[in-house]
Amino acid sequence: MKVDWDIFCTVVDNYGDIGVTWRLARQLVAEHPCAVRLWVDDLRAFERLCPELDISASQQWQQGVDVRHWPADWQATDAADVVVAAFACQLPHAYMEAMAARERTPLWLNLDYLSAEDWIVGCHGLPSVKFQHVQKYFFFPGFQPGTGGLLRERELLVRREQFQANPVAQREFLQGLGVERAPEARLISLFAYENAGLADWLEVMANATQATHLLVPEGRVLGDVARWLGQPELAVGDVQQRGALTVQVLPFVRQDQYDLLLWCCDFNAVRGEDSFVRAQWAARPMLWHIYQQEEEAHLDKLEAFLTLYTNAMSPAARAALEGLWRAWNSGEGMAAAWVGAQEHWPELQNHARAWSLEQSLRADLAAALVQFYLNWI
Ligand code: TRH
Repeated sequence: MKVDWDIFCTVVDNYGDIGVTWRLARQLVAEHPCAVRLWVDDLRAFERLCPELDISASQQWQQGVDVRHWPADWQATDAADVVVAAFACQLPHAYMEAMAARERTPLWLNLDYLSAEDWIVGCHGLPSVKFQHVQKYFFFPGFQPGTGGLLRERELLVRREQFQANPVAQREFLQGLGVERAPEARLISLFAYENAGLADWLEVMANATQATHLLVPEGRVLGDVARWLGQPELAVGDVQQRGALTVQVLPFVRQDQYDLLLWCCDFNAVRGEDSFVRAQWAARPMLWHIYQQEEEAHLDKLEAFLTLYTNAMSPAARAALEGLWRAWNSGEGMAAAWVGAQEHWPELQNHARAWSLEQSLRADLAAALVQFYLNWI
């Protein structure tokens, strides 16, 4: 018999909240005996990841997931066996009443943001608040044993290996996006927030001996790219060349296609949470633009991840990678940091593969959630 899950998602901003919950919901129905309702308060952000979504529908089925628009005026609804409040979102009061009224008390989880900080290990799985007799638990994704792990679909790495070993499939995928890759050019994808360090980086790539083809899905960083190019604005399909650098604006692709883009590229600049994890599964060198938080709390998270990620690297490559990531996240010194990273390119490539493999040896987040439920009952 299937276990009923309700996943609640409020879209705070951007695509990470819906990106994570949509991915989790799909994986639970595809790989586990779960029936999932996904409650989302903003279907427009969701539509970017899943273009067949009907943003006017209050209920619809997408890839086996029962997608519900989470309305401001909540209608009475029975609670599920497992209730996931993503990123500490506040459940409707009437729904919490429904949880408490159930004959069999549901498992209530707060799925938290991803962090590499050490304290995550100590807090994962601990009880949080109660509503009447219903206990809520913290569930922390993470990179270390003792955390909830990372989202990773069952066949993901096999599919990645096949795709990365298949130049024809890669060429066809890129051609579908209007990208003709010159064999000598290094392919880089760029997904980032506005970044004052971008001009420096583009400049150094334009002046390099090695050719670079930079693919920029439309989004927040495009204004900085346009400014450096001296263009009033950029649109999907635009291609501009400056020296050794070709810049091409891509459409924002559907979520499953974004993986293919990352798998094609030699280097991926990513941001937030979900694209950050997907770039790790791409097993290629990468650059993370972390989501900025109040009181610079994000800088601790950046350092915590760097400590873990660079642990097995040579001191010189480690310093180069840390320098690059810190430059990107402070918006300063990208030119020198990029040149420095080039000297360690083979090690960065090998390390990206080793890291992806190491992380893949742990239970994935969806499996860990299901196991948590089984242990709890
Ligand atoms: O969009 P993000 O910056 O999201 C978030 C949110 O801001 C959130 O509030 C914050 O807390 C969190 O970051 C840390 O970055 P993220 O998490 O990488 O989500 C982007 C999603 O968009 C991800 O699922 C991949 C997807 N995507 C596509 O589907 N197609 C594309 O072309 C691109 C570039 C991304």
